[in-house]
Amino acid sequence: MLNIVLFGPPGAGKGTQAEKLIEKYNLVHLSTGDILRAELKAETELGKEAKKFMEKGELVPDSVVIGMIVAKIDANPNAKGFIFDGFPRTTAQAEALDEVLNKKGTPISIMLALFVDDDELIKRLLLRGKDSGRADDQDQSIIENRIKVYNKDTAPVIDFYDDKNKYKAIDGVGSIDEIFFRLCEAIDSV
Ligand code: B4P
Repeated sequence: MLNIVLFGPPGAGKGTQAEKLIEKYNLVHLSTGDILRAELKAETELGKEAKKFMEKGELVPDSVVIGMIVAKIDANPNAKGFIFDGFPRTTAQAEALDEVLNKKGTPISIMLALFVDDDELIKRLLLRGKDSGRADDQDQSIIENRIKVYNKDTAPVIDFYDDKNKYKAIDGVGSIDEIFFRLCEAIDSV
């Protein structure tokens, strides 16, 4: 089983690359951002709770996100593997994911971290904000807060996987195909 954590700051290209990787490796794509946006749209209780955090560029509480992802893993018992996109975003989330996957005997194979400088991230997200309808992409101060939250709460997750020799840094600047090639090279060497 191939279980990949696709990691990086907002706008690093996680969602974009995950779409290509699931096709090539026949994996199930679990994006916490996508799942939360679907809950928001359906106006569920979970969605209403998450909205308060997402619209400010803050992280949704671990208890909400962890329960959500565990339910999605359990809902796909025949998966050949998963791409975790935007999850884990805190060390507590990484620990919870490890526990669940270890119980199933299918641990994370590799954590691929995309690196992109802040100016490029802001440029990409503002561009997406023009036609995506995502409120969190339309306001530069919200984008900057997301990057700040990434550096403070999410970047430490790298150490969690580095300690397990599962961390691989990937240059996230270049064409979408160039970056895809770099990711595939790293996966194929696992
Ligand atoms: P996400 O949906 O994960 O938001 P994101 O990080 O901005 O998306 P992504 O990283 O996939 O975008 P991509 O780079 O592909 O989360 C949104 C919010 O949900 C969070 O702020 C948080 O509140 C909440 N949340 C989600 N998960 C959570 C968790 N685990 N815990 C707590 N809260 C959580 O794309 C960006 C743009 O760049 C696109 O327009 C794309 O076309 C462009 N792009 C991609 N690759 C490019 C390239 N090579 N060159 C130029 N442009 C490129």
